[in-house]
Amino acid sequence: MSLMDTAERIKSMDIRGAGKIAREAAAALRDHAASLPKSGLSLFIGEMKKAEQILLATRPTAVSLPNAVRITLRGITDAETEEDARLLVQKQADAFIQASNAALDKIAEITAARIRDGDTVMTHCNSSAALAGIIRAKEQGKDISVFATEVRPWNQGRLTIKTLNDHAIPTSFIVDSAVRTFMPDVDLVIVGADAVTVNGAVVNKIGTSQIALAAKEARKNLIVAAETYKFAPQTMFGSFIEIEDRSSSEVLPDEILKTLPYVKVRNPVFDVTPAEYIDLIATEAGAIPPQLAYIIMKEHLGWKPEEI
Ligand code: RI2
Repeated sequence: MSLMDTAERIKSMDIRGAGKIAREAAAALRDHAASLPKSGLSLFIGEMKKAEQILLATRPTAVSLPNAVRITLRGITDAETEEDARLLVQKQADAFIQASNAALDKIAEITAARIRDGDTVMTHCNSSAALAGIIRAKEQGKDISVFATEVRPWNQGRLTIKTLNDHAIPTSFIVDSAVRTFMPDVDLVIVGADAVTVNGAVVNKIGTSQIALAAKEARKNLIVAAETYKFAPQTMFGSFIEIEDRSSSEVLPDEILKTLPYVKVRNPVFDVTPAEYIDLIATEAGAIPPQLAYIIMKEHLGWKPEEI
């Protein structure tokens, strides 16, 4: 698949999920580097910088995307030859993809440890990190059940219930607005993340913050399952995370909307859950309270200001 194909598939959400977007972006850069004709170091770097911009323009919120791109292209401007730069991109892309898959395994172990035998878990959207922990708990022999939300307007909940069903996990599928109704029956909420900010807030699929509110009201813990490359280093320097707004037609068909001149559709696809609603974040570096997000960004990931 060409870099342009990958970019188009990320934009149209054919490729989706913060972790998958990151791995596919790294693979696209690796394959793009391999496909470029030999033309000298500076032209190679120029082409890779163009590729970087094409990928970054696809979706603005999931920080896994710019982090994967930065990690994959780290140090290419210091390479001495075009071949060294090409090999560096390939090595770093493969290492990123491998580390991303390994991270899911560690996150699953930590998350599963928080799920007790007999627990009912609520999850939202379709997070591979959150599902990894739920599936691990089942594999450990725990008798668990799940409430999974529908996730309007993209219906990612249908992917989630398919996976849960494949693992023989008893699941109740509910519309997004039924979350508060069923919260008393839930023991623990587990969601993924598209971005974690320096103040420990979590940006995730729209509706997550309402679930967090209902969970807090019912005194149920909420765990976020997130690889450390979902932590947004730019927030250390004061930047906000842009919340992606998608087309109105995802919510209401154009032919209906055009008959309603006083109506407009708002379609932000992510929201922000503040740190005080989150019990812990399960990462491959361990379980951390959200308030320690800075430590992950600064000490574990070691981002330097010039890299951001
Ligand atoms: P994993 C998804 O975004 C959801 O918001 C999900 O919670 C998050 O990415 C993390 O997914 P979208 O691409 O990386 O569906 O845990 O908009 O798979």
